[in-house]
Amino acid sequence: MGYPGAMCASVDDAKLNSFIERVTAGEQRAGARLIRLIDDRDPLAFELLQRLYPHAGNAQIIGVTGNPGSGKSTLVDQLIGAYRAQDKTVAVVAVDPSSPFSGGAILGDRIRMRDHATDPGVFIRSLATRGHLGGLSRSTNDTVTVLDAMGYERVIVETVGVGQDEIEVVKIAETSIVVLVPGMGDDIQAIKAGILEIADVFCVNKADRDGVDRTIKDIRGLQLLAGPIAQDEWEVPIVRTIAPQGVGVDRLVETVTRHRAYMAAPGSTLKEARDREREAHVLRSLARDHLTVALETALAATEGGAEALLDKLVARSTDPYTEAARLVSAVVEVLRGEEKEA
Ligand SMILES: Nc1nc2c(ncn2[C@@H]2O[C@H](COP(=O)(O)OP(=O)(O)O)[C@@H](O)[C@H]2O)c(=O)[nH]1
Ligand SMILES: [Mg+2]
Repeated sequence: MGYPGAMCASVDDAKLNSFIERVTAGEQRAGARLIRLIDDRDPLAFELLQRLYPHAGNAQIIGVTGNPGSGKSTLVDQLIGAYRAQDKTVAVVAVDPSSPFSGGAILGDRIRMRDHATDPGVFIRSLATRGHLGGLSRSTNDTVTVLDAMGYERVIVETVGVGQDEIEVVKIAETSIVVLVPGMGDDIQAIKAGILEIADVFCVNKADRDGVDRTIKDIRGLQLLAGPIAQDEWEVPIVRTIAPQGVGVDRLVETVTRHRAYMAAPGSTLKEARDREREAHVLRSLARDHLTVALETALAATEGGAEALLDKLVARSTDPYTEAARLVSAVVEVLRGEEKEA
């Protein structure tokens, strides 16, 4: 079985293993190569990830999500600096083609990013994947697995926005920082329940602007609406920052650390619960991708082609109930065929 829809590659076992050794030794060139394979949906990536998986699971994964322009990249830049000051190694995956990391837009932060670029304890990757099946979330999961297996102690995932895709992306994070900025006014109402749900820490960035208190009040209001919190429940903290100046960054880091400690406190099952949730999410999305590809293959292979089938349905010379059942049987055949091939 390869990446869904991909042909199976047959590569020397020893070669694959020695490549894996290089990745787990933290060799940046090997890691970068694997991430490229993932981004290209190369079937080899699938086989490599299968072998790499047991080596991952040690990194602290931190999600940073928020509207474009809210200052996520600037904050991530600061987080890198803060973690490096603690002697922690840091990897960043920016799921944002316009991010300064990807060499898209040229921002002032770029200068500092270059400092990190020469630091062997920092590894920054961007993901360009667009329009692939399950693209964003899937490639991000896979890339995080690589960075984790490479041995980075902190893996930061920066998303482009706050849509459904982004929420999916940060589901793999142990701690999710949601970045907001003052002056959103009634827009805060537009913050979807999904965002409230994924936030472990709120960061009100651009605290040098007017309306910070108002924004914090609005967030508190939303939290209250979401219901009272139990005595030992995590009360999602709100940290104010001015990212370009690094104001509040220490508190942000401290809060993330506190969240990790809270999750993993002795006797607490929260960390385990979140780990299980993440695995369930990854498992389902992988299986779903696979099924979707098989479904499209089966549909394309229907007698006379998919268009002819649609013609018949429109003419009501057949019905979708019968055809859907037939299609599912065809999907099973497609999957059996793949099994034999492997
Ligand atoms: N005034 C002010 N500007 C900021 C702050 N944080 C970021 N910016 C600026 O906002 C713009 C967008 O920042 P960026 O980090 O690229 O946002 P992203 O799209 O969320 O990654 C840049 O010009 C930053 O310099 C802040 O705290 N205050
Ligand atoms: Mg950005």
